[in-house]
Amino acid sequence: MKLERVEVVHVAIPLVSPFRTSFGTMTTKDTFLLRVVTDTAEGWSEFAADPQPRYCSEFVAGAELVLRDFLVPRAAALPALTAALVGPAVSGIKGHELAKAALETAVLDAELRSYGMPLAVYLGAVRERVPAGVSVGIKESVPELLDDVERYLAEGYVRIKLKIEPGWDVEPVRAVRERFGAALPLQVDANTAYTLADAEHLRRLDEFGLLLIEEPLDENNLYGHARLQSRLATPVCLDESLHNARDTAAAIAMDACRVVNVKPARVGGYLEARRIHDVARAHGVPVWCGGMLETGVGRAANLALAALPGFTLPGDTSASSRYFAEDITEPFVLVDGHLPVPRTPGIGVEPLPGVLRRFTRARRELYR
Ligand code: OSB
Ligand code: MG
Repeated sequence: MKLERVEVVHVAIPLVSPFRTSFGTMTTKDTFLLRVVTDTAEGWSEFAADPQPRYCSEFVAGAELVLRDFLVPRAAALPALTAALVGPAVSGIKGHELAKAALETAVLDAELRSYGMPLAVYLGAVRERVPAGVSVGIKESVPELLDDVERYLAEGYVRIKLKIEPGWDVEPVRAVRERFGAALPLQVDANTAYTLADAEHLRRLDEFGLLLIEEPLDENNLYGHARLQSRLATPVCLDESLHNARDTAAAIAMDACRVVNVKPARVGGYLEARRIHDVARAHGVPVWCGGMLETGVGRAANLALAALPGFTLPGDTSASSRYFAEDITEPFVLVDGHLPVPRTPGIGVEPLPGVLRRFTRARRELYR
């Protein structure tokens, strides 16, 4: 393929309810979609981070500049562009995995559309639907949390993840266990809110039989997570700290994690995400697909990845209605606790033109 045109479409979509984590509160999904046009097809992707660098170092305005000035020109210079060549072409630019993932994914969507191949088939999916978990934010009170969890379980979600931070950890976990029982698949996510000095406190979570504790310590602190894991029965799962397959191999070898959250955006795209899946699977380490409150554009591709054989735990791939009253694609609907894996070529969805127009804040051409 040859790149002909690249465009960013900035969108702001209200969330159905505020989502609070240890790093902040989100009330709208505010990001951009990337649209690439090649000589054979068109492709879409979604930038996964937020306007402020609070989950990770990347942010919306910065990513647009990085794409415009450093990433897109390198892809545009390739005479025979394929998704597999994007990573090598941009490897001289340090970091910026989420921006790189947006570019690679849009190119991959276009490429697979020109072959008529669904992303799930390309990645090696073995499932037609995937079980859906849900990530539940920090609430004002325990009763409010229990109401939310009850509603999600009634909708059919098969696994609950509670966001935690110092002051909101043992008590909400205990309350959810007492109310919904020991059989409920339950896990927690601290988004880097603790230090090793909290190890004894975090050990109190061991009695609740959690599936995992996600990213308790700071980003990239593999040594600290290994020290912590040696003191916890609860499996440590890494999110923020894993940026590629090599990090993942190192973390597994040093017992810094016993479960892996794979977020394609965080690791530079679906090709590296698949390599992470392969490394973890070869070590018998379970993986699951994380989320970034994506619109249908990002969600569709995540569902394809979550259908790979090593994804043995339910992901944060929830239905569109968990996030938005109106999604910018046809909504993903929960059926019997599962979401369908898209079966049409590429990522399998496109923004609905009328809805996209209503949520669009700005459109800019990055390359022509
Ligand atoms: O740490 O997994 C995380 C959302 C935004 C940023 C980081 C995280 C999350 C979630 C929600 O936990 C996942 C989702 O439902 O998309
Ligand atoms: Mg996380």
